Amino acid sequence: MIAVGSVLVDAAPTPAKEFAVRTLGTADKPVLLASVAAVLLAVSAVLGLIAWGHRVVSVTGIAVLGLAGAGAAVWRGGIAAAPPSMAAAAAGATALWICVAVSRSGPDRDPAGSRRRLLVALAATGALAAIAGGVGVILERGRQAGAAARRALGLPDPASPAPPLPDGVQAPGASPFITPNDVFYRVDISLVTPRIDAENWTLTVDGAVERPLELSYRELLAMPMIERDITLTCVSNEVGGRYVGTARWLGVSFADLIQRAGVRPGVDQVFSYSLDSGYTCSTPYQAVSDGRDAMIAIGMNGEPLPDAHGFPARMLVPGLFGFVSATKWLSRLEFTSYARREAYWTRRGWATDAPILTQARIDVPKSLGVLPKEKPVLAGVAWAQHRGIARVEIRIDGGAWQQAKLAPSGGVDLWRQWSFVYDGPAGRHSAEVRATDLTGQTQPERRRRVFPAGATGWHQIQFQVG
Ligand SMILES: Nc1nc2c(c(=O)[nH]1)N[C@H]1C(S)=C(S)[C@@H](COP(=O)(O)O)O[C@H]1N2
Ligand SMILES: [Mo]
Repeated sequence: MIAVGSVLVDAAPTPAKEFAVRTLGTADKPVLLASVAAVLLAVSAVLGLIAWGHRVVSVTGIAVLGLAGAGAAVWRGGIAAAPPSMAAAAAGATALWICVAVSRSGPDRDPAGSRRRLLVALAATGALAAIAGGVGVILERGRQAGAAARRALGLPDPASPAPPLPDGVQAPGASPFITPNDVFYRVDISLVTPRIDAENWTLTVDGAVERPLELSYRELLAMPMIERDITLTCVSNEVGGRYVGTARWLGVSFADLIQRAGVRPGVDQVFSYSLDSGYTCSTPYQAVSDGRDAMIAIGMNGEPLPDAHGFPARMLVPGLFGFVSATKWLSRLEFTSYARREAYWTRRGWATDAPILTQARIDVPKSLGVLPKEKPVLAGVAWAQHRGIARVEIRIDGGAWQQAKLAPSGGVDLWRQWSFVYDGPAGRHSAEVRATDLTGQTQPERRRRVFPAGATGWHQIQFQVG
């Protein structure tokens, strides 16, 4: 079922995917899986009804379903992924065959007797399925315990610790300056969270390099570590959206890796490969070699990367949207050129080169929320990674722009918080926010959709005072 879902994700036209990510957010995956399950259930019910009279027809139907599932699985994960669908189809067909056989058998052809036997057969089938499910759960528990043991390896100390954050980076009421791992946004094409066994994992570094590398997890952990606070943003973030977060990342700097591998002249692209079902990503070589803190991260907020965020290793390049910089479940870095390789999202029409756009967001009050009459304060965040925030302005009810108070800056790769004391009459009002980066560019008013290079426009809310 997951394989079928994944093929649908791959095959879905870009606007449909964009719509799913936008309207359903992280719920897009459960919704897709539930839809596939519902269709399967409906088809199965029809097959079951047919089975009464035409066993061969319905068993053939189940076989076709199984083959379709297996086909989808093989398409995604290679021939080794086929057995679950085949086994499921075989089990389904056998169960159906037996149920019908049992209910038709017996000396009495009276309907009541045959119904009773059918119920018994159904119950037995259900019990078998429950046992199979239980075994699956136990196997999965064992696998997770193994993963926990590998995590116990812990994190190395940084050779270069994160510069201390100035006091007051947190504006009262705004989002937490450092986003906890369990609420950090998650965006990827994977329907099930990949759980990678670090013991058997390696990172290949090849392409136009003097010395190709194959690093084990332990070897990677043994390299000098940099620790940095970096704000990551998704290209699919709507104006005012939540697909942005800041974490303290620990990892190997690209500069180190580039030196160790000896990247040859002529390279203009880092093409990264993931263990996440054929996902690839293109990153400008310039951005990983111009001195910024681009890294292969293994730690997030003091923990090994959570599975959902790319364990055992992922990329991070400050200033670029995640889809061109932040490959999770990283398996290979190929130093190459744009002429030779085209990435997953590029093939689907998204921008090849995608710097993060300057944005500001109002966190307090929530849209349609209420501010107290005493000390009414608006607050929020603004980001323009690797350029830095120079100014945030607020305008109430479409009036004149006024400066918000900026919290101290933690650095240009980080978002910056702001607050603004509302000074006006009680009642219903609107507020708009806009930011200016340190290059002097103010974010444009014009609303643009997230496809293909990120949304533009000013975040606006309606609120009430008193
Ligand atoms: N393997 C893999 N890496 C991926 C993606 C993906 O689909 N697969 N999505 C990218 C996108 S679009 C973003 S915005 C970031 C999000 O990282 P997060 O889920 O840790 O917030 O991961 C990037 N890395
Ligand atoms: Mo993204």
